[in-house]
Amino acid sequence: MRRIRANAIAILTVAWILGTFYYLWQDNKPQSSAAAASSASQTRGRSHGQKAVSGRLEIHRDDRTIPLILLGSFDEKDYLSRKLLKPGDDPYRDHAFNVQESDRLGGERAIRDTRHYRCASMSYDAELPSTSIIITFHNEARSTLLRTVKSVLMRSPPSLVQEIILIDDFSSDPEDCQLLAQIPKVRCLRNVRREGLIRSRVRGANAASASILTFLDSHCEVNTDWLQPMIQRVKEDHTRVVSPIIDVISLDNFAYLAASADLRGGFDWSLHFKWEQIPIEQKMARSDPTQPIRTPVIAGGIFVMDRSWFNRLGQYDTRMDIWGGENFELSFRVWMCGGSLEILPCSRVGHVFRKRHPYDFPEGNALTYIKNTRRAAEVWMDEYKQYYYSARPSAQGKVYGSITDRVALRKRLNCKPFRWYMENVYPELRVPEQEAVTSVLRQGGLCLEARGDSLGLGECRGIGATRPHSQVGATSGNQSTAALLTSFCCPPPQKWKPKGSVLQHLVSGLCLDSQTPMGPLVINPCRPQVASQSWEPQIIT
Ligand code: UD2
Ligand code: MN
Repeated sequence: MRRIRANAIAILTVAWILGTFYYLWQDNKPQSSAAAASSASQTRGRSHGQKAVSGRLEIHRDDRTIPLILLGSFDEKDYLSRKLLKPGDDPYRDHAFNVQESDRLGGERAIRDTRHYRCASMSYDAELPSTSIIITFHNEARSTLLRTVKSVLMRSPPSLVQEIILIDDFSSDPEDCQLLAQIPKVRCLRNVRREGLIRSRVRGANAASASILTFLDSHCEVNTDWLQPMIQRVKEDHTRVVSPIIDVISLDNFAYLAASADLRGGFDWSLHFKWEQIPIEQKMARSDPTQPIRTPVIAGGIFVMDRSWFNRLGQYDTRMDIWGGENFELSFRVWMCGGSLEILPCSRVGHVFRKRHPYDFPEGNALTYIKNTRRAAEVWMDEYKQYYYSARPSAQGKVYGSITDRVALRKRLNCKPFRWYMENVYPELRVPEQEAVTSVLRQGGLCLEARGDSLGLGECRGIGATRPHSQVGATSGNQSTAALLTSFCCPPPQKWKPKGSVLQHLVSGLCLDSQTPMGPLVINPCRPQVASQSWEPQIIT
């Protein structure tokens, strides 16, 4: 009796083991498309289509499961767990974002498809050229870096990704990069000294083997079908340089947020990059939200460019250091030397925008930015560089190195003048002089003028003086006046209105007052009869 019972238990155990093996085998074997479709739709409810299994990825697109992408010998868990935040440490300290939240998400996650719904039905050439993806980084957090790499592998057609080239810009731990090279297609190049992102990207471009280059920051997550629209546009015309819409990954909680599809890149005369609304006429003319958006400049970090075109146009200005300014230099060069820049709304890439740099600048942040932007202004902006210097007086006299090679490059490429760029690419950028030289605001024998960021009264200088445009224009609704008054006193929206002889701030109802002669200006209750509030335009001919 006892023997029969023992046999029964043994048979049941064997059956259970076999059953388990059969189940696991079923789960691992490549699925037929019908089975895949049903499993994909089951998964979608939980995780928007991506299902992670340690060591491999399953990707669901168009209700099909794409064959598994192996992560090779790469051990994700080990990679991430070796570098976790220590209890009590400030999660913002090292990366200027909340690394604890990033680590919590791990190596991958599902994100919302933020494209316009019409993008999903766009079609692209069956045969597109492949690209080398270049990611430079200095002391990036492991979890953000890994998500950048994995999101590329997960959300790009495998045939389009020739390789992912990581350039480790002399980070403290060489393993951050080296370990990732265990993932198929991922290569790791380490700088022997800190070079900055500009020279690092050039190193990556020189090592690339595909005919198209794709640049990414090291804390991105690419979204559904991000790559095809960009490669298609560059394939059709190799002089196009294209960017995605850059979605926002919150630096606090890592939420993935859709960015507006109505923005393009712009700047002010201090060469400060800003996102700005597409001009209203262009917006009205856009009947198709999937159409490319022409942009005067690109943000700089995420773009696709034909490799031969990148090389022919002179890559980057490699005398620029660490960070900043290279996006203006590249943008001016592309437009002025026969190419174009566009943002493609059907391509979306998330990026963690930060409020400060988490890394050091060997020569200081301000000096480096001035050096880089000054090089861009000196080589590309012709007579318009004077507006850069008046917006950034501290740039004058700062060292910026030799520009001989870049000036020769511009000549060799026979590039158009900056005036052409202003007239054809960025007519919305107002030239301060046009307003300021026609009239300035005067009080007694003194003129209203900009002093760095503030306003004051100074000797009237007129045309031909060294800084004529630092004097502030008087026309009502005058933009440069408004801009200066904004920095001088009151938060936007800024509306100033000339009322008789006084200049009134519409929101507060107060008036501009030179209370203390030669001192900084203030706003006070309006008293039109008081001389210190009385302004008149002086026309300069
Ligand atoms: C924006 C761009 C960035 C670059 C910069 C201007 C986007 C999304 N980002 O700044 O790509 O064009 O404007 O220069 O458009 N890095 C190095 N070595 C360094 C410093 C930085 O490799 O010495 C890496 C860094 O790890 C990152 C990339 O360069 O992957 C860009 O740096 P960032 O993220 O600090 O710049 P960001 O996004 O503020
Ligand atoms: Mn960045």
